[in-house]
Amino acid sequence: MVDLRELIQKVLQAKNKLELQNLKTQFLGKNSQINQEFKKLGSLAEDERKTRAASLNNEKQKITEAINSRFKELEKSEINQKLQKDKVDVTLPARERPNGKIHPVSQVIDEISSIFSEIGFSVAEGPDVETEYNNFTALNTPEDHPARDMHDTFYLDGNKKILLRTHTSPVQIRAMLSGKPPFKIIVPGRTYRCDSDQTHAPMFHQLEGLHIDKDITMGHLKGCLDYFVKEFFEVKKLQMRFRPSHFPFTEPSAEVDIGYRLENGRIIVGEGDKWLEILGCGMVHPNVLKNAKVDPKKFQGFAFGMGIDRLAMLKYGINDLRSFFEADYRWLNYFGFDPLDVPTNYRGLSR
Ligand code: 2NL
Repeated sequence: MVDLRELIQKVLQAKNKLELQNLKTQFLGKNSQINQEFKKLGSLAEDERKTRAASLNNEKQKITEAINSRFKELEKSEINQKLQKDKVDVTLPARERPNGKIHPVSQVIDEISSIFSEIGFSVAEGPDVETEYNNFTALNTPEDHPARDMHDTFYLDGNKKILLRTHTSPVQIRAMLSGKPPFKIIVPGRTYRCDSDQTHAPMFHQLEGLHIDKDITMGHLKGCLDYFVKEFFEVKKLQMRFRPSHFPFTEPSAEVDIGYRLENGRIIVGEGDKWLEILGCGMVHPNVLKNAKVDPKKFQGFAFGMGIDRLAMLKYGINDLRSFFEADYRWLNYFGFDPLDVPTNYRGLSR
């Protein structure tokens, strides 16, 4: 005989779904007591079999009901436990803002990267220690060019073969040598020259751009730089002029000035009748393309370069270059940027 009360008691005390599942197998499964009882029905006389079957079915239904009701209870308490665990205390104070600041040079690099990535440039980087070939020879700089002089370049060996890069151009040479045209990259980074005074530091930052494809013209260069300076200085109107110049690695070459005026010693860009030089550029010299294993009969393009430190000083009204590299926390706290305010073209570059 099945002790129904005891079975139901056990079911109602099951502590979790697994335990309940085991009880279900034990009480209703193939080897359960009630199943054994059902098997015995065949040997009973007909009227006795009917009443016995009815009472067994009744017991089976009671057990099933108990299991189902316990299952629902367990399910509900599981959900409640989960809710309890996931509870958020909305009265807790907000997390503190970080203390660190982003250096204006890093900020300007991020701003310029955002501006150029908007028109399809990607960012490339390379080592500070370079070969004489990548830094000078590949860039069509003659053996007797003054830039190669010991007084201008930090050489790291006696044969003048290894040096600290004097511009970021060797990164573009590396990019061209290790890939196939078209190329559309900007290259920000540290550069070095034996030079130190009020306006020059031996380590400074440059950003160069390179766009090589079929049929790239000086018109593309002008359009690209016009877009860039307006975005960077966050103005709608801005006068820009191209002055003929000379670099060994471009032909023709130009320097770019933008219009400005002074107001209480501060530079206002986009108005006024003064000119300020901000970058150099030109069409990449065929010799440079050849040296970088790009066929100048099939491909051509433009390049440009600018000094990041000076641009940062201009945009954010900082007047001493040396303060950039003194690592004075009070200075950084004043001129630095919030690490959570990442510059984007949509939201505005700076505030
Ligand atoms: C400046 C002027 C410039 C370049 C940099 C360049 C790089 C390659 C080929 C050709 Cl791989 N040109 N770079 C071109 C013109 C000017 O920099 O005033 N920089 C601070």
